[in-house]
Amino acid sequence: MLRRFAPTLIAAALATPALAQTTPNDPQSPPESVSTTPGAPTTAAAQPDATPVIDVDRIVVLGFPTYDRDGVPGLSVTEFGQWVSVLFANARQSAPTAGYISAAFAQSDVSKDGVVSTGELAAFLKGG
Ligand SMILES: [Ca+2]
Repeated sequence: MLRRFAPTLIAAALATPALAQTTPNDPQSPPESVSTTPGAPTTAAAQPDATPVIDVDRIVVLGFPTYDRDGVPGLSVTEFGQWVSVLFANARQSAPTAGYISAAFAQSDVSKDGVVSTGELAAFLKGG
């Protein structure tokens, strides 16, 4: 049940402006003029290279410092919930319930140490 939310979270993360403008020097993205590529999202202007490959690891690494702010390495359930809530909001979805956040956190925290690491979050977002 939770797994089907992962693609939505990834899409929402990609739609986050702060994360969309992070690759000025991507070697796999040759300069190209803005064109009307079939199937391109309407927000393509924010992502000139619109690569089809979703780099979840990069999204996680770049976003982690924004939410991991309590001085303890890894996301607490509160921090995790804040991030998930923002992702949902960006995807124009209604706010996740406390139950969803709790379950998603439990699923993400594979090591069961009470915090979600970058690797655990990336694996969760990849549906693993
Ligand atoms: Ca953990």
